[in-house]
Amino acid sequence: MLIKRPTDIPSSEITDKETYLNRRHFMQSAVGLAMLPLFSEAQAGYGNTPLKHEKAERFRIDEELTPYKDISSYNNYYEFGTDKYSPAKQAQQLTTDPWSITIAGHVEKPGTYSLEDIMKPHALEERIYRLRCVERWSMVIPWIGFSLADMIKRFQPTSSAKYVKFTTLERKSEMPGLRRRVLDWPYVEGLRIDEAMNPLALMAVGLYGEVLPKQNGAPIRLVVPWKYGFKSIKSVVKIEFVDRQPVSSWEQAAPREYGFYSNVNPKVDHPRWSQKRERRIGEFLKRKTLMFNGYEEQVAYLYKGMDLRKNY
Ligand SMILES: Nc1nc2c(c(=O)[nH]1)N[C@H]1C(S)=C(S)[C@@H](COP(=O)(O)O)O[C@H]1N2
Ligand SMILES: [Mo]
Repeated sequence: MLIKRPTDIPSSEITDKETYLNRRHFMQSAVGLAMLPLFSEAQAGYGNTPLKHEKAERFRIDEELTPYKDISSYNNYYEFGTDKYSPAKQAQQLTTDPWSITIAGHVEKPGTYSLEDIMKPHALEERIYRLRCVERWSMVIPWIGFSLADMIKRFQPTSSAKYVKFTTLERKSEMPGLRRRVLDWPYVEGLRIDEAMNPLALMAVGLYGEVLPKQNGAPIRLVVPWKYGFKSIKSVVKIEFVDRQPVSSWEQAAPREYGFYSNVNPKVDHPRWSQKRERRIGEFLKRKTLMFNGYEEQVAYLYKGMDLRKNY
């Protein structure tokens, strides 16, 4: 997310990143073949905690995966600083075990559940999704998690549950970013209940075969691949079933720029920049941004008859 206007970003920051990525790309193509066995061994060894999972065939896209190193070092997680490189350092101090999630609101089985309880009924699966940030970069990430819809069904929301509101942990002692009021903490996000029940919506607990890096939202975060990245709220501690549309943190901070829906949409510009194109991290040329981030077939029905210029 951008708080600063794009012109305030020192060009050195951008150049450094691009030079770095291009160099890496060159390295891979030049020595890629020779490196192959070593490289896949390294991939198997990310972090220390592998997660048992199956590959979910219907939730995989056939695009080159963004390297683990980029996914885990170029992050947005404002609780740990507003620049892209702070979360990888600062989030390491976050205690993610024990962890619990409070289920509240219009639901038959409210309560505070340990992460183990939340996860127990669900088989973990790997899903390869695009993630498109509103700032015009994108990644392809092999997440590990379980369907949000399956989780929701278990808690039995009542007919008054029209929306689902998610809240991130707010722990000042471990989140240095909270000292600055860049957002009205805690970070809050929301989905309409039918959006939340779409099979694409994922509760992620890992990526690249391992437990989630803390900077990516450990121990559990939402992934909504057809919406701009900021809807995919990290380190969730509360899920509430509500009857009114919740106000998300970004909507609250800049309502003209960030709406409740925030579907990826190349036809609706951000007030300060076009959303027609994006840079895939690791690539040089820009790509066209796809409607609903490429998930049109799976989600267009949710927005039939809605004016997506008004409901941005
Ligand atoms: N709690 C919380 N969740 C968050 C954010 C944040 O600052 N705080 N940033 C969002 C934004 S803007 C993006 S693009 C994605 C980035 O996820 P990643 O770092 O795992 O790629 O997380 C989203 N979830
Ligand atoms: Mo973002």
